[in-house]
Amino acid sequence: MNLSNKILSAHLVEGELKAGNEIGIRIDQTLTQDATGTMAYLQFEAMGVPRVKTELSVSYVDHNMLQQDFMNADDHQYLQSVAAKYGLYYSRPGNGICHQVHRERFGIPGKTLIGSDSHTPTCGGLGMIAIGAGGLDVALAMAGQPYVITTPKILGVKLTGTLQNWVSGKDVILELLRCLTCKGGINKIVEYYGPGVASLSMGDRFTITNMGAELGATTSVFPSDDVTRGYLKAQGRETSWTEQKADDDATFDRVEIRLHTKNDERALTAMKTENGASSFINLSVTEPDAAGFVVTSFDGVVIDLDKLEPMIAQPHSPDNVVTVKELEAQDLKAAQACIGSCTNSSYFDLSIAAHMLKDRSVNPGTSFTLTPGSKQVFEMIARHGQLADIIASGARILESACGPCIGMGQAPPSGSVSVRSFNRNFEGRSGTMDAKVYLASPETATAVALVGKIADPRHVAETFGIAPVKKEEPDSYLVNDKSVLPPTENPEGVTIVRGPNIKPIPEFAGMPDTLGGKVALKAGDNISTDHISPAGAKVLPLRSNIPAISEFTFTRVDPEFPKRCREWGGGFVLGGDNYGQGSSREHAALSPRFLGVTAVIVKQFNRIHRANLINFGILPLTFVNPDDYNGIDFADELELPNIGDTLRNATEQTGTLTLVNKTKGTECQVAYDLTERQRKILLAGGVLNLAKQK
Ligand code: MIC
Ligand code: SF4
Repeated sequence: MNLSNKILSAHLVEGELKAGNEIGIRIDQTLTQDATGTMAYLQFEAMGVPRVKTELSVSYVDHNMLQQDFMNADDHQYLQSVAAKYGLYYSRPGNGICHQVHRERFGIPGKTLIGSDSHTPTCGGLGMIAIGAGGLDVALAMAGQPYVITTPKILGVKLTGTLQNWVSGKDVILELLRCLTCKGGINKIVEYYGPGVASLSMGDRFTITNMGAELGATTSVFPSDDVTRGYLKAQGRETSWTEQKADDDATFDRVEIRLHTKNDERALTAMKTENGASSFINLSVTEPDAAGFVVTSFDGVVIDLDKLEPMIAQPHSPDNVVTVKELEAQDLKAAQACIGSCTNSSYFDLSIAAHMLKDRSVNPGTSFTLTPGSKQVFEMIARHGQLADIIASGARILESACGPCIGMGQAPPSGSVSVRSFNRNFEGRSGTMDAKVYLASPETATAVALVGKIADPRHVAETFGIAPVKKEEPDSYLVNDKSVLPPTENPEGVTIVRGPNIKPIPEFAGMPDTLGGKVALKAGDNISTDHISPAGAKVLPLRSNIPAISEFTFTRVDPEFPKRCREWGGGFVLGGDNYGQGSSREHAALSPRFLGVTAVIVKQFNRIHRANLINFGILPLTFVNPDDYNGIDFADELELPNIGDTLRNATEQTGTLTLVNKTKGTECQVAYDLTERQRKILLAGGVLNLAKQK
């Protein structure tokens, strides 16, 4: 057995562990952050459960900390009082980014964790099954319900060799994104194994599992070995350690990825030619179909760490990856460089930057910001001297929080280049619509800050005479949990604080017999939840206020969308491949639902977003023939006749429906893939309605 299946089967409470089957797993731990947490706790409160039923649940505040007015502050008070009352730990603002703090202080090898944030898989670096989910699913887990997922396939990634100087975990995951694309991980767990694993620091492992989210993977997992034990010991938590590993004769699944000969040309070339560090086991690629799609299948990936070079993702997608060397020749001036985010803001990452900056100056053309990922990291770099070297170089130090990663401050100048150690570079996410955001390692970001343009850290180190850093975890981390408040012993004494920004969750009707309406939006491929429900300083404070936040729905794609939905009474949304990638935010389902969207019809969905659509009563459908997408236009009047009966009477999980285009007088087939539970949820108009009916 591989490790993923070992942990899943130890937690299996419903169904049979077979790829494609629906299973329910017991959840040991949950986490939320403030931007998704308020909704999750409003939903949890509505369930009427007096105390959380998990082994551990933590509520973090890390996204919304600008406090430009009362709204963020109201949310914080609400979250703190809910945590105290219902038995959760509360990580105060300033204590750090949820994924960084959770791995430091709470993650335990072999356990399961779900979190209302798509980068929850970070803790997979410890040998956990850690999955990102919608807030409602997290609320259900806190109420003791199993977490229901489609059993993923397990993709084995074998690591051989060792990372060379100036190459790090970030480059491993960027290399995988180059080959597999942002949809390559959909419905898969990526499991790392092989002789190269032992040489990876915990920091490298966490960066890799964190950014597995960008592959679209359900989660990613590393074995828990001596390196893990050393890390937990240094955190004063050695007793939490257990060995977790695949059997010696473990097998992995043969997996498939559908790619487009034109849109995914880079990935196809990367897979077929052995010009990089990765190779594919028993690769086969079908002939292109009429629409240009091919299906690639293989038994696993091998990455030779010896051969890996510094990599970089170009605008505006984490899978638009090339080597840094390739870009160097283009003389790309960078107005900004940033180190931070849950991907790369560890003690290690900041120490590398400090080492490179010591006695040197940040280039006058570049603003360089550094964010320590947690209070632990911040306090350690302060006590051990790195902070002084960072400040002396002219770099800027930010509070321990998500900050610029989610567009909360530090928007780059118009049309400029920003090189960030983060995980997402979707258009506009930085807060500047025409900024060109690149993603790279802390080594590369610091090299850029020193020379003011995109440069290979190996070359910069040579020019400046910077000695390579040895990647060793410290013998002990500075443990100070003052900013983590335990739940109160006396819950009756706690009153929940609800400021005016906390609005109740809107009520929705059940599914009508026939769904009809106009195409309110026809979107393309790779629509992220940042497109659907943007974040940033203006919008994030409205996360607990659905009517207000709905006014921003899809405005980055089409500013008229909310107004049109009000005029047309909602309608249908059409999309292409990988629809709903990125953030787990439920608002990307709740807001369209509030505006009257009843069905989303696309070529392919992202997992978390699809689950969120169902949870809030929006019907997710896919084109049987992806080409039919081309035959439907914006504002066409569509109808799905007898949908109520079809869902009520269905006996199979999958089936097809006729979609009538009344404007064009045509019809096409669309497919549903819904378990019995999901059909009931949709008929009821959402999970909360169904729970109330029960
Ligand atoms: C993100 O990185 O986009 C976020 C903000 O952390 C989201 C959650 C959110 O939208 O609140 C995520 O990744 O799930
Ligand atoms: Fe925060 Fe960015 Fe990580 Fe999301 S990706 S949790 S916004 S640091």
